[in-house]
Amino acid sequence: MKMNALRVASLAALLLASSYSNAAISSQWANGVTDFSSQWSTGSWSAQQVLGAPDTFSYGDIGSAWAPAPMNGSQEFISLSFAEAVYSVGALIRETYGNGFVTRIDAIDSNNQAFAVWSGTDTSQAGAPVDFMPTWSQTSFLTKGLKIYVNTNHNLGAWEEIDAVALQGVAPVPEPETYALMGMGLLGLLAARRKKR
Ligand SMILES: [Ca+2]
Ligand SMILES: [Ca+2]
Repeated sequence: MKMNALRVASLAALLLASSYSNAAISSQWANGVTDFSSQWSTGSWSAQQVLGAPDTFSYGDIGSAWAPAPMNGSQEFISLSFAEAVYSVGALIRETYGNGFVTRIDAIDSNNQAFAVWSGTDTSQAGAPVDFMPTWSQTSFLTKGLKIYVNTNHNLGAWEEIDAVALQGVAPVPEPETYALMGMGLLGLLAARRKKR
């Protein structure tokens, strides 16, 4: 009996430990486009080309990245959603043409409210794909989306193109009720084991 109780107790400790380890920063690729200012076409260079893991592996005008419709002369944006809302701390924006064009980033909360979390100078250099990784103070709200602002005048000889975007943040820890349910489950397990004997 003592052995079983010990086993259950260590299982509980493991479950708790694995819940707390969620405090580590996770990274997830965008899985939905919620809005955009323009796109070069509905196929190649469309807003959808930003979704998922990177698939543009050289620098240049390549259709597996999103390009706004105009080459120059506009302020553009793309809004993206992610599978899991997190307390966000940063983003990875993979720039593959006209690099250095991001001017601002908003984090979107669960009520679709946008809050500016980053603005400044994007130092990404032209010539090769760059993973631009701006960071900000961890948001107090769960971030379910990002709105990324693009200046198409950054490079007058190129379209400004984004291959992929990842959201980085801390996943919420389970609610106290979750722990209570876990505890009840473990007690049930213990009781079932007792009956067997
Ligand atoms: Ca341009
Ligand atoms: Ca892509």
